[in-house]
Amino acid sequence: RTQLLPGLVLYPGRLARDEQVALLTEIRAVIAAAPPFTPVMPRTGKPFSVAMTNCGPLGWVSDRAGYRYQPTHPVTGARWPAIPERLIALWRAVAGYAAPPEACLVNFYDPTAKMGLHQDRDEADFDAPIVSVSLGDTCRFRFGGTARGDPTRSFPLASGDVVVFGGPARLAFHGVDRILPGTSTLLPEGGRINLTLRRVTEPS
Ligand code: MD5
Ligand code: FE
Repeated sequence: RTQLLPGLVLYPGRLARDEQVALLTEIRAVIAAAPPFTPVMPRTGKPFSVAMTNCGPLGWVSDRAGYRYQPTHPVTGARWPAIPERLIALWRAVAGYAAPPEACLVNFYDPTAKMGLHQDRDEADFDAPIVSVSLGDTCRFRFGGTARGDPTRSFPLASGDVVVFGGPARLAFHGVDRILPGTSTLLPEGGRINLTLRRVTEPS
């Protein structure tokens, strides 16, 4: 493990290839129950370039009304499927936080998709970290400080890498500059999948 900043810990290659394959099979089952949707920006309605779905008791959605967590899929109305046990076990191993994750946001990047610099602050609990798992093509990931104008750094995130964003990194600005096509053979269709495990409510 490598501490890149206070609170930002990278576990390069934390998941072996066979674990990535097994996780991908579990994510395919999540997709079958909860098809990826394209969120739109609040107010403007501009679509994200990333498609998304969720598993867990709560899922993150965005539409013209705003960003929020909700228990059901915005298109099908069904409850989100459960978070695969393999991911719960990963959280237990790396999060350093007793309560389990409540949401797992699944982001699908095609080779041209990116995610602009933003903070994740739709959760009521900022004491819990966010745990990120990357699958498929490598991306160039960018992070800065807690103010938008703070200097930023970037580093590559490859398939099987796990990052824990806690402490002062929990509210750091971050984004995905670009996908590096053809850098992984995990996904036959190419592109990148990112999973983020999140605590949404404060544990009682
Ligand atoms: C991704 N997803 O690669 C990233 C990984 C998102 C999102 O940004 O909101 O879906 S999560 C990265 C993250 C979370 C919290 C703090 C920091 C990064 N950070 O301090 O850099 O699709
Ligand atoms: Fe984010």
